[in-house]
Amino acid sequence: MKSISLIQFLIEERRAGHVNAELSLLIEVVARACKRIAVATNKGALGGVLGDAGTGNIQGEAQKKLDVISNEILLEANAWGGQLAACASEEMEDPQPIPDMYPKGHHLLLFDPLDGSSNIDVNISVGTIFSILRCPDGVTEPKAEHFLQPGTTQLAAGYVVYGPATVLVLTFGHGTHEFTLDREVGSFILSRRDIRIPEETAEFAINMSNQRHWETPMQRYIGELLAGVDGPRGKDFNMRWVASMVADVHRIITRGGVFFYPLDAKIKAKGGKLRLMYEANPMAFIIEQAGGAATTGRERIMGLQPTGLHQRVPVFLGSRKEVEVATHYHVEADRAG
Ligand code: FBP
Repeated sequence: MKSISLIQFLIEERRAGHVNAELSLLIEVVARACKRIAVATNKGALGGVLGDAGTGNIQGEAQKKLDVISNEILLEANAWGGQLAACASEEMEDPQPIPDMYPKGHHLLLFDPLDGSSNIDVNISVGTIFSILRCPDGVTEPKAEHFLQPGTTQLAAGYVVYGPATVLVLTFGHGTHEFTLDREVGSFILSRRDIRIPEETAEFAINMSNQRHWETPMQRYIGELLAGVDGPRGKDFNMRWVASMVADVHRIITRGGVFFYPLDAKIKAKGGKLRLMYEANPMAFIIEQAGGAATTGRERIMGLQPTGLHQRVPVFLGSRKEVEVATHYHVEADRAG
């Protein structure tokens, strides 16, 4: 395959009318910032970037040094570009306005600067997740309420996995595409165009240690997978759990599978573990554009009307058939009351 860089790909998509100039420039700026995060994560202990930062975030979580470093890299890179009106991050309580000395643009950017924080110090893949929305017309000082748009209004979404290779997966509503960082050239190169996730799968991802806290329909669904060929599903299922959502989702984008972070008694009061605006919505857009499905166990994630910038939701995503079965069990149980 002729090597096509991210910039070339975006120019082709602009000519096809799939993306406009301002949005494609913003995607390039985010991708460039992620290259700098890749360099920082790659350094590990030699770069003094491991361990806790000694500070906490709005979620009440201890921040890792790389959480803070990645957040700053993304803020700095996006401040002067001119495509943004404001951005919001997992690591900041409120949206960050664009400094007055820089031109403002028509987009809002949300990101989880470093997903999979619990894996940073043990050299397991982590990543950055981002979502791009339109800034409502006439709004010059965006507030949190201006970000609360359903996932269906996303203009683009993507993630970068910092693993053995650094890989960017991207959608702007015309399929899902993968780019691999060529470290020698310093460019993201198209490695898979128009990815399709298999409808069926025999591989699931869930944190089994929470099993006793799950709702009954989830106990039933996972119980049937574990029963394997002798059970009602009549086939064996394998399990994987990296505990970095980006890595678990990238496996699904690569070979299919299904991922769950369901509601359980421990996190019920919070509404879930994963955040809607900069984890669930962007991943749902990427997965749906690759032919998969993404629900809360009860409804389509991208159809939700957000109520808070750091709102949490249950997440079921991946190969369509399995997401539909697990969701059906929950809806059916609710109906039975
Ligand atoms: P952050 O690291 O950005 O807070 O993300 C949450 C996360 O680490 C996901 O990446 C992952 O899927 C999940 O939490 C792991 O949860 P658990 O620790 O329960 O296995």
